[in-house]
Amino acid sequence: MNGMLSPSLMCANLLNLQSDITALDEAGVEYIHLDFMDGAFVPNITLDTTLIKRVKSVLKNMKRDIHIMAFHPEKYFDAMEIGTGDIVAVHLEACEDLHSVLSEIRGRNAKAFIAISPDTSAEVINDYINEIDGVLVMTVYPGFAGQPLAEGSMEKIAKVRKIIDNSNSDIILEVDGHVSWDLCTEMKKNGADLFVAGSSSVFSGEYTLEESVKRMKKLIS
Ligand code: S6P
Ligand code: MG
Repeated sequence: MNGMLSPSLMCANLLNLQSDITALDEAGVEYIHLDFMDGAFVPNITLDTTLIKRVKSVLKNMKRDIHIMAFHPEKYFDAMEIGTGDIVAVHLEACEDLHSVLSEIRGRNAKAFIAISPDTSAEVINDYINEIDGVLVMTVYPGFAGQPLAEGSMEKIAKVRKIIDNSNSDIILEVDGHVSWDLCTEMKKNGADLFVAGSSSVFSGEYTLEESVKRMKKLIS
């Protein structure tokens, strides 16, 4: 299966978001990655709930891929208008009752993803395998763009792939963090399906967004 793309909006031209979103949509990208941070689970703040809600109204074919780096992620679902077709990734490390958060996401007809930080082992997903539509493997420490790949990331992707394959389900494996021109093909070989593209690829500024998408799609095909 060809890899799918999810460019990260926090790396786009923040002074002209709509033009970047439209360019990506027209270039045939599947998802737009929307990072939400609370300044507590991670030491940063990026896109807010209003912006994440408003993005919905300008999408043609792309779907939202919302990555919530916050304690009590469910507090923000109404404000973001989580609904049909959205991917919603919540951090295992941030949830007191992850089972109920995942069930709330599915209750809204959205796709429930577990996000795991670099220091969290792949095996933790076993406890949730029947309650999820995807796993988001963080390949940098959550909070900032432009970081180097976290140690052990390739092995972690391969481990998660194995767990998914053994479960005989169609759970999606998403990778987020330093998904660079150089490393995306190896990530694909290790089993990634959905690629968050940021400052180390699609938004590196070397090519137009249209060219970048074409180039990236080829590398993950
Ligand atoms: C980081 C965030 C990511 C970044 C992405 C940026 O907390 O979850 O989605 O936007 O990692 O890409 P890059 O290529 O700069 O690492
Ligand atoms: Mg992210």
